[in-house]
Amino acid sequence: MEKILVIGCAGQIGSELTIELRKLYGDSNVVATDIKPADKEITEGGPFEILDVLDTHRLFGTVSRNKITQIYHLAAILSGNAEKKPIASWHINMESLLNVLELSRELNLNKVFWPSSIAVFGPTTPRVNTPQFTVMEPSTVYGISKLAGERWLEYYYQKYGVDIRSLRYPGLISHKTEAGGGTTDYAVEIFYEAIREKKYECFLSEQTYLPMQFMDDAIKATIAVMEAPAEKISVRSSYNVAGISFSPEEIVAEIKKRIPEFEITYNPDFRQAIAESWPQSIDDSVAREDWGLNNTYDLKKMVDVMLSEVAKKFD
Ligand code: NAD
Ligand code: AKB
Repeated sequence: MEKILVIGCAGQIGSELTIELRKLYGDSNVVATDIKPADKEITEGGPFEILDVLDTHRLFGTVSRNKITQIYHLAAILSGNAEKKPIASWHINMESLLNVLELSRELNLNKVFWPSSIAVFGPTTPRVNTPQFTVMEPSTVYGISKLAGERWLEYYYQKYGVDIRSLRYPGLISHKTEAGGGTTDYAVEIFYEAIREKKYECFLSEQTYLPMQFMDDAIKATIAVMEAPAEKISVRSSYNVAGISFSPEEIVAEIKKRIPEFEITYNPDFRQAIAESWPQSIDDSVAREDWGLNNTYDLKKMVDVMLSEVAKKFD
């Protein structure tokens, strides 16, 4: 029986992934942790502990005491926030990963999941249909930490045989927990403001194309890559994963079909330069061939679900 530790369970991904993992492995077999309190659904639905992943001693204690066999390490500082505190963010993103990798090696864990990001790519990367293997010269501290992280994953796999799996998530869109300080956050915020205020000031310009994925597809892909037989995993750094590519202008057009009075203004800030250094669309054929990545949400379906689910929060 697998015993799973989720680090960063209170965040945008953790708050949904923890629930799905509990459905699959049993509530008591998924220990949820975060440096801050999480929703009741998580704290009351199974074991929960406050844990700072940088506290090596406590991390080892939590893993040993709970007889953990797999870790999903989701704690990180995302692109927008990381640019405001580059050195502190580098420290959190890298030290936390090295803590988890060392622990996994020493305690011989079965599997580890650590997410990378489209932020590993940079201005010199081909931006359309970005290949799995290509030029990678990220220009953000977040991207540099993700690229370094990917190299560490491959190193621990090659040198010590630690079975780590990873996806380069695009911007994730969800209605359960708000996004955590990234460049793609506009595509979540816009739904809240469309419902609450009927207007939104976008921090990216109207024609900024970015790859995005609906959370349900991201969770499905995460579980699929973790459950795939080891011989199906040919990429030991991180897999490209694409969903839907669109611009603010296109998402606005879809929202206006459903809320005609919705108004948008554009006021690009420092995140515009980050977005322009990232791919516009992603080639995820390797993930499809290796372990069957299969996205099911297009822009229209995602906008329908987001508007109806966000509206329920303000009923
Ligand atoms: P988030 O910011 O919403 O959640 C991160 C969680 O980590 C938070 O709950 C935070 O409290 C926790 N955390 C921070 N420091 C911690 C520490 N020292 N110890 C323990 N917990 C700590 O982020 P997210 O969007 O859920 O992202 C999760 C992972 O996925 C990150 O590695 C992120 O880089 C990656 N990712 C996310 C996206 C996206 O669009 N959400 C895209 C690409 C990659
Ligand atoms: C961010 O914008 O920082 C994240 C990501 C794509 O990694 N959503």
